[in-house]
Amino acid sequence: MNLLRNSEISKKIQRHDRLLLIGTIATIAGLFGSFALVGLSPRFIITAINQYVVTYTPALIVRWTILLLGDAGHYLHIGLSILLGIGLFSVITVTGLYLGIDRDEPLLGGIFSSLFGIGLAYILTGSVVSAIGYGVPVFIVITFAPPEGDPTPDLNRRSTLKAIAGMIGSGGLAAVFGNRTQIKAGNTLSETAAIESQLQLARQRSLDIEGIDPLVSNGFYEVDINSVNPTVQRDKWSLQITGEVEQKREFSFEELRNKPREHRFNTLRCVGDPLNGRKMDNALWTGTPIQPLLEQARPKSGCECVMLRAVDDYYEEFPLEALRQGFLAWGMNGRFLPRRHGYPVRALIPGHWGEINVKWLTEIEILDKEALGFWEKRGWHGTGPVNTVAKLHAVNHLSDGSVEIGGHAYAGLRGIQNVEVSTDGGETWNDAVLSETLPDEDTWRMWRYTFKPSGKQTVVVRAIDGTGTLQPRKRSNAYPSGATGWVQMTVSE
Ligand SMILES: Nc1nc2c(c(=O)[nH]1)N[C@H]1C(S)=C(S)[C@@H](COP(=O)(O)O)O[C@H]1N2
Ligand SMILES: [Mo]
Repeated sequence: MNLLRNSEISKKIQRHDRLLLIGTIATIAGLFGSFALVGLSPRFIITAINQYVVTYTPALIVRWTILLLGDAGHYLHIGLSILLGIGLFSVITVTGLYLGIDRDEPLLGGIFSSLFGIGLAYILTGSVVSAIGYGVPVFIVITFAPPEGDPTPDLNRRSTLKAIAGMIGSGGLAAVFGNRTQIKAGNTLSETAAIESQLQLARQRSLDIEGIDPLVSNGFYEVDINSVNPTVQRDKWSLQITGEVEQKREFSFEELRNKPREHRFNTLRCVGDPLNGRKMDNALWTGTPIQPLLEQARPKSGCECVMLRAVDDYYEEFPLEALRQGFLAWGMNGRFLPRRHGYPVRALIPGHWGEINVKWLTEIEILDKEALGFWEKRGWHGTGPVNTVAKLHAVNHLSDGSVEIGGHAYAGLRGIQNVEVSTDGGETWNDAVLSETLPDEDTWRMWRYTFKPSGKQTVVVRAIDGTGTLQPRKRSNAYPSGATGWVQMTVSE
């Protein structure tokens, strides 16, 4: 008697286990289906969930996972998103499965699971295609795989196998078609997670000062030799490594995108930027390091210098050593490069003036002897490392009568160690509050200083770079080697 009951209970448990399993398998089949149609794009269900996970993970944890786990932190997010996705959608599929079995109407179960699944997928992704991609495999599995009302082990096994067959089928479609859409679809899953957490880090570390941009600029200055930007089709675009090399190389956009991918903060400043001008900005760039590509071409020793050329007939020459630390970017703040910033690919050369960060890049020519670049032919000396600068862009009169001043400070790869403020024309100096540094070296910092003015006061700002060198006081114009000097301003109460 006891034995009989036990075996009945265990049969029941077995039945529930099986139904859970089949429901989960159907859900995974559905997720594959979504992937098959939209690939690793923001429209993929898991990508969409990942957005929420990244946004709602407490800032502290995001910072911790990035600092301590690095990329593993991003995988943690992705893993969590996959589990959440399967869990969430399985509630629907399993419910549908039970419904179909209880009513002895498998079709009803299939319709229920797929319709509600499509609804949820659409709410999450905003994409009909992605949602339908999910719904079809779920409908097929839930309609055709449910076990009979009285589950003998044999029938159970058969329905599980059917469900697995469905999952493998849609997994195969995902493998074949999901990848094809990947390039077109925008950022990949890992990119979306990594970029969002980096951008979040920058938001956290920004000082909140009215009137000036946070650590990632809201806009980005633009300097072009032409008034109309080139339009480049990335499928027709390629990058060549030519000149004094053992092996000429050529890379298509797709080939570049499949290289190891990094997200780097990098500040740019134009050599023509006035001392307290606005041609200085920071962004998060996505791309791949140049050095491994150079290695494939094996540059021969010549002048140890290189010429970069672009679609707009722009060209700049500078030391090969600087290029080795460079980066080829196709993404900016989580999107493809805007046309005005060099779509499809631009160079980023850490620590150097903006002008050698060539946009719409097409050729890296290793030179035999020194040559002049576009701006150097016009008298500029803008191919070297940047000068140290501290800008004063915000003067905010607070309600308590004090004045908050602030801005950005930048010294390229030397970094900013300190910003000092004088409110008496340079007699005495005080430390400003600095924003925490960003993970990458070639980035600016924000500074802030608050004081109670009396009458008219002359405020002076100066930066000390990461080597401990005080920014030179001597004033010079931007032409030809970049502006120098301390920014000075009169502030009244
Ligand atoms: N192909 C090309 N690259 C270029 C330029 C250009 O005119 N054409 N301008 C340069 C200059 S002078 C600067 S300061 C930076 C500015 O980059 P941004 O427009 O993305 O801010 O790009 C550099 N790269
Ligand atoms: Mo520039």
